[in-house]
Amino acid sequence: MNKLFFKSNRENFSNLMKNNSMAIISAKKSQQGTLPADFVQKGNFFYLTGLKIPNSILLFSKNDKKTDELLFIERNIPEYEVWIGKKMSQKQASEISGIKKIYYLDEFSRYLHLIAIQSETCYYDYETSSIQFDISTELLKLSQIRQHYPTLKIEKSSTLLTKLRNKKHKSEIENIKKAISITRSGIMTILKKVKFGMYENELEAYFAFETIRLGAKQYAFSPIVASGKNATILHYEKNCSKIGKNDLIVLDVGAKYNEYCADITRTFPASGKFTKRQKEIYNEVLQIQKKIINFVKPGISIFELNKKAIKLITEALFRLNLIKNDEEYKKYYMHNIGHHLGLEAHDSLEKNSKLVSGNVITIEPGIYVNEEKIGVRIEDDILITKNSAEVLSSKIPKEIEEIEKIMVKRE
Ligand SMILES: [Mn+2]
Repeated sequence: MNKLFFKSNRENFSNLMKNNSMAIISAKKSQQGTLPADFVQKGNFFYLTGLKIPNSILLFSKNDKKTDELLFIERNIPEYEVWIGKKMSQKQASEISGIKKIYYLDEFSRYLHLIAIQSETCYYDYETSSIQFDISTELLKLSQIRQHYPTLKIEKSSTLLTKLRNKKHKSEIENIKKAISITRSGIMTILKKVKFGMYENELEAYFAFETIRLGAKQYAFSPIVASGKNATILHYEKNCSKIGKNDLIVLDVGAKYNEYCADITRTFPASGKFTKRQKEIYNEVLQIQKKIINFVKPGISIFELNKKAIKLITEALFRLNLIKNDEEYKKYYMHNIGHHLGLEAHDSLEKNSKLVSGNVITIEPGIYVNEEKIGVRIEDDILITKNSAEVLSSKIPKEIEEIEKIMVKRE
């Protein structure tokens, strides 16, 4: 990706900042001296810098409409070079990000002070954690900033960044497409290898093999390989059960390529052939998914799409003889129809805002029948275009005939 992309992201962000404000955007923390193979940068930090280094901090200040951007990175430790290699230099960081003022982390508090005393608002990245959890490093740091600068008004930087990040640049879409194509290879490998009597983790291993082979060493999220009854647990990640002969398998997986995510779900029979009942449920979900995708266009919101999905799923549940009144749909469909996709698998939900061209979202209806040990979910990644939508994952088979045909040729 070109540094001009990151530069224009910083410009767009600082344009949204209030006057007399500052922003602190941190990179992912890493205790290890070296960069772990599964290092995944924080979305906001990557979006504004393009840097895949840990512990860095990006500091913005905006006064009298003039903005300044400073980056703080780790110092190289010559004695460690033989063990972990050289850390990124100021010059390299500047070349990738386009940021001119680059300092070391030990200089951060001095600059923080200079900027904080001139600012009224501070944009900061943090999760509001619930009371029973340990306080996060972010919140701990935030409390120190609050102590030192009690008049600073704290606001979430993600409030400004979500909107920007949801509208994808061409180069971002290219990365998402690449992540999808790698994910496709992983899914195709599984379709050609799966046999009942295998364990779910064996399928997960085929996915890992194929995605690492193709250069995607990180996942967008922990893979879900759920057979039979496990498929009715929405976020089943244990992936350790033996696959039964008549099981349907829900595969919800996504590779991450150059920090960008794919998020795909396919459902298929372990035996290679759908039973009559599995076919009935599968086809209902498939038809609903296609109908919802047809509704996707600029101007509609995810909330409205979900409302349509609930209506269609409820009708399907009547046809499948699973419910007797409308409200009962909640027993069989309990999640949302989709979410934005990008640097994070769940880039944001932004349920109520209207979709615009450049958004990338998932459409993932499902029906989960615990009492019949059948779970079906089908998920594709969709780009909102000027007037309609484009299915970016259309090359990943989802028709019953296609899936059965591929599975006949299993090794
Ligand atoms: Mn999803």
